[in-house]
Amino acid sequence: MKTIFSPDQLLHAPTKEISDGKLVPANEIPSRAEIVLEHIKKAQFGEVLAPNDFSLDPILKVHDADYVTFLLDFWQLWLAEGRTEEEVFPFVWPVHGLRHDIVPDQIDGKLGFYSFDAGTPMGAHTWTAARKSAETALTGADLLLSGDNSAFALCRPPGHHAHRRLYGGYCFLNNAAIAAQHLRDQGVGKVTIFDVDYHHGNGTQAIFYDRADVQFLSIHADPKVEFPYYLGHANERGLKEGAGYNHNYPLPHGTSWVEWAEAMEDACRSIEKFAPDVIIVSLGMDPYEKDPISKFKLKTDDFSRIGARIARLSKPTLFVMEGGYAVGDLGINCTKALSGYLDTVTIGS
Ligand code: OKP
Ligand code: ZN
Repeated sequence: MKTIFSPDQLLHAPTKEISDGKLVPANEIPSRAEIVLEHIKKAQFGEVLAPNDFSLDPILKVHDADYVTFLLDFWQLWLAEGRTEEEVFPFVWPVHGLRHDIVPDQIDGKLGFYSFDAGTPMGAHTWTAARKSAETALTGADLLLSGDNSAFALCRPPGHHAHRRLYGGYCFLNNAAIAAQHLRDQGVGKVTIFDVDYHHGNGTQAIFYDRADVQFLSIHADPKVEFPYYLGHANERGLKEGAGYNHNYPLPHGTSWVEWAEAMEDACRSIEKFAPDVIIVSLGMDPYEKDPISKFKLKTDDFSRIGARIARLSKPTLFVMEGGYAVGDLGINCTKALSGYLDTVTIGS
């Protein structure tokens, strides 16, 4: 299994974030990717490749042009307004009853217009890193198209919270969604996105909610008590053509392997029934018992079990990294998931 990664993904390097009403040290930091890369190299799963260059087209298939332009021009606009802070947070949003049809000219208005939380800092190099992260996922998709049976896109910053036209939850471009759409555009019939991150993949869900060609399943902490709070309930089943193709498994704080695995078994049965041509795994390591921002109880060996169960689905599989903030154990948990897959898979490599 090849891994894709670019050091440009480290350029987005926030030092602080707003969480639970406080300014705290940032959790989504470059060392996350560095430690995973180090463990991947040690494990010798296969080559580590740089992502290929892509035009903006595959990103624009998923994200609105005005949103992409905002991300791209953000730092220049920030400086042009004479602002000097290096880490930038939104603080006002067009929530219920306010207008969504006029994009403000001023930068603070734009920041709130295109975001859904105050916990996602932007800086001078955020766009560069986010674009490379998306190209890392796209390159992984291309590896599957050229015959590899699996690939690991070492994406960072993560993507699954990003909507077509919104950033948040440390995410700017929805890497998994961009890869899924690219696969569809290259002739792959049906794609499943299976999101095992501790947090609901609200962006991915929203992007494919009315579509039957991309199935979405997510096992996550119940949004009644956990970020992102306003999406991820069990009764969100999809709309129009997409009705029946969205599956949420909200679980309580304190969930450990047995209950988590039960949800996974149900999800895997739905995947088998859908019979996708390709599976994309939104691979978050934050269900881990020692994760500093999460409240599930998965152990290191449980990540092998996740990988092994995915292998038994016997489909070409792209792993796209999402969250996981117990940096000390992140490399081992991630390689456990991938080796669990590789030790079990029976088709190709
Ligand atoms: C991103 B990914 C709640 C703070 C929430 C945002 C979490 C984003 C997670 N105590 N902060 O899904 O791992
Ligand atoms: Zn997460």
